[in-house]
Amino acid sequence: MSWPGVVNRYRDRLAIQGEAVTLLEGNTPLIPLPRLADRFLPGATLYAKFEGLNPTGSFKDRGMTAAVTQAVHDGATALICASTGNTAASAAAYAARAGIKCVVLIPEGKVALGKLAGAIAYGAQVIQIRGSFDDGLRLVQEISQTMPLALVNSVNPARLEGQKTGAFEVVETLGRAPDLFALPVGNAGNISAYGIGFTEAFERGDCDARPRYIGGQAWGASPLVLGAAVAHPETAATAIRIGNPARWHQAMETVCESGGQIWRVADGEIFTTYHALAELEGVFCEPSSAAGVAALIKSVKFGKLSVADQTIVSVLTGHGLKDPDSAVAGASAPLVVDATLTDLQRVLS
Ligand code: AN7
Repeated sequence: MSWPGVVNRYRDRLAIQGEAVTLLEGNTPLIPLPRLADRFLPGATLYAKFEGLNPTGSFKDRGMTAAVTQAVHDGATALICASTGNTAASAAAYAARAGIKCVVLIPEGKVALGKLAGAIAYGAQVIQIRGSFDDGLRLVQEISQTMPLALVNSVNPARLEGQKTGAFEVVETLGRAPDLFALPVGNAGNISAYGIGFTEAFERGDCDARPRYIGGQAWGASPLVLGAAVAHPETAATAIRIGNPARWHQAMETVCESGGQIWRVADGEIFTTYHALAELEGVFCEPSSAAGVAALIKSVKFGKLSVADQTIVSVLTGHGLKDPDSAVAGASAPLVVDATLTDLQRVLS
């Protein structure tokens, strides 16, 4: 039987009603990362849950299929969200799939090209705001109270219902829960959703333990580490350029109960890890996605975490092609030669 998408696959475990609005998202691979582990996390068995392979190129599709399914069931004819880019692209795609409208608010000039391209291609009304994601989230929460626009940010509980299926898949693939589970943290919806998912899998008896959560926040956008909202978040990892996460308390509860920790990682550490994933393993994620692995590497380096004999899963939340500018930034332009054998031999020797 072919894969039916996460709402149909896990219907009996999701509080979602309605005929699925789906692009057959989910069922993403758990890719072993032995070279990266050897180099940076010795003794660990490391896997990437590569969520960049979802239909619109990020993990958001899991939550969006659920939120849009429920919204359409409830009679919605238009969606709205604020976004650093991936939520916008995903909402736009699922709105197109459902045949309804979509409005997305994005911070002006701070959204990676591939995400903007998606939102435009899927036909959303894209509005840039002179402000941050946090300003946008406040605005869409307010306007959705007064206009017939269904809010599909992760303040909507249906989003977490969909995203928790990632944990179900990890447990099914490994046959157990990982010891450590690492991921980037922005608005903190995903870590909260995985917290729910692993707990539900544990309560069903699908795994006999739950993981410790290791989160990564960008240095200039690390409210959960600082314990205070950041008024002007800044990072080149624009997906997680968020200063006041909506799921703040739920995320901290998930991490603290598990004995895990959230780390702030500098942009340099995020980008080093991003390049290492691509060059050592052939896995090209977007910069923000590398923040979870960067947090693992940092905690080992500082002697705060022992990873020997640990099974680790890190979610790589988005595809590298979402952000082509980051991929080529700093690299010199490829060499140009005359189209002759002599010239080619000269540069290869
Ligand atoms: C690639 O798209 O918030 O902690 O508006 O795109 O659940 O917010 C994106 C977040 C990690 C953080 N990695 O997840 C948005 C948005 C990538 C992301 C996160 C995002 P949350």
